[in-house]
Amino acid sequence: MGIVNVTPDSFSDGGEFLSPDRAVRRGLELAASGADILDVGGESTRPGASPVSVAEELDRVLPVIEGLVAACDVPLSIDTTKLEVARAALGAGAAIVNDVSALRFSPGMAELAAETGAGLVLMHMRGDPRTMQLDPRYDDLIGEVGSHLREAARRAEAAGVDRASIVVDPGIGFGKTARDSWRLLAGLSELAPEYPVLVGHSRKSFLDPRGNRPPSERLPQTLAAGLLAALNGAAVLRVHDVEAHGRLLEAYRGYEEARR
Ligand code: PMM
Repeated sequence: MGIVNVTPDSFSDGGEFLSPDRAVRRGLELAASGADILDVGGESTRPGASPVSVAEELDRVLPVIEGLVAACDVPLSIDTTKLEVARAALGAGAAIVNDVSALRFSPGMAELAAETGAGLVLMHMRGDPRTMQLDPRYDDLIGEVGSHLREAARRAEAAGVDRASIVVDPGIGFGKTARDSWRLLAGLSELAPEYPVLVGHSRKSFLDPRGNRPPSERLPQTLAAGLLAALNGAAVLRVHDVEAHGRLLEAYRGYEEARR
């Protein structure tokens, strides 16, 4: 899954692709590099980020979704917690809703996914982006994140979403210390074994806890975490550097085939 952030303030690439033309070009580059899904987002979820209005978010993402639908066949996901934005994006041709609140912020999201047959990504986050990094603590990290995700998935299924359309995500960096993020990578296969897992590790600060490098210079650590996620059973890697992860996964498949 290649990341197309149409935001002024994402931690990793904020402001780089705010104009629709640049964002569409970025998406097409990621598609040409081998992305199987493009994830378009118009609201930063970085720690401390302020919310964006529905109108502003729609202004950012809709032209990009329309442009990508017209120019490539790669399935699109909409990274939003807002029902109105998800509905408009699906109407414009997106196929997946990536809800980082796992149905908590907008009632009706699961029903929308059920009605439209959209895929649904359910991510674990503690609180909201303004509060999530304030002293995160868990008694049983894997157990708590896993049961939160299974509960959200059960609610989606009860609303009519096909089990095969659901993907869960531990929410790396969303209310997690660096150590928590590594432990979640190590415990991926125990989180919610009945669902495929998506991992969003790319360029995040747990990879560089002393903040020695800007996010765009964290590729080696990002690839190491991507390999660990793959080894531990991740089905989808949400990344900025699609080409590099494609090569990583090719090498990993060689290893995995020989090992089997
Ligand atoms: N991370 C970010 C945004 N959206 N969605 C999912 N499902 N999982 C994530 O880990 C995730 C996400 C923040 O990272 P970015 O600013 O690089 O997009």
